[in-house]
Amino acid sequence: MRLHFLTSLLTPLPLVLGIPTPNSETFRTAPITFNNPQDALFEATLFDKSNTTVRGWITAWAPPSGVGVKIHADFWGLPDNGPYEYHIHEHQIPYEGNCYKAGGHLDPYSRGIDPPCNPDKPQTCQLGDFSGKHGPIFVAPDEPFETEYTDLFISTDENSPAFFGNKSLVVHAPDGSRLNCGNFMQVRH
Ligand SMILES: [Cu+2]
Repeated sequence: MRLHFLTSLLTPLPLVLGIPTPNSETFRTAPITFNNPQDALFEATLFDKSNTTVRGWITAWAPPSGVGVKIHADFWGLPDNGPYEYHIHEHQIPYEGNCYKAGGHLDPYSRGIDPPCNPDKPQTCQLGDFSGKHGPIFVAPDEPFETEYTDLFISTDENSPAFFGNKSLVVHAPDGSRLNCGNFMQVRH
């Protein structure tokens, strides 16, 4: 018994937890979320910043099945075609709107950012990687961007590790810098 305990102490922590290391080919996959509360409605609106023309919002709610979360995204004022990535980031942004205070992506299963998300296997992507799983923002000049999809892996249940309602939204320039951001807020309970 004691020997077994010592052996487990010597095992690398990611193996003990079943979490793959970033170099591993096999990631712990995100589970599909069920029974998501359907009355809850969340919105994230990009800040009204003077140093960017990028604006937009995301609305998020659970479908009648309670499986996954419906996402409706609108973005406009994009300076060129893109592509622009956008993600759920883990921290709320302070009122002055510094998008770099948002931290990294929502990643409760510790997947890490490498290798890039394969949209054919969205369950293996970082939970917050909307553009990786569902496609980046890409627009014609002066045109807005609009999309709607179901993300099966995030949750409107605040007790779930996949809950996004107290996180933030960041839109990136093609070079990865952070163009604009906003905080998810619950607008209907
Ligand atoms: Cu991001």
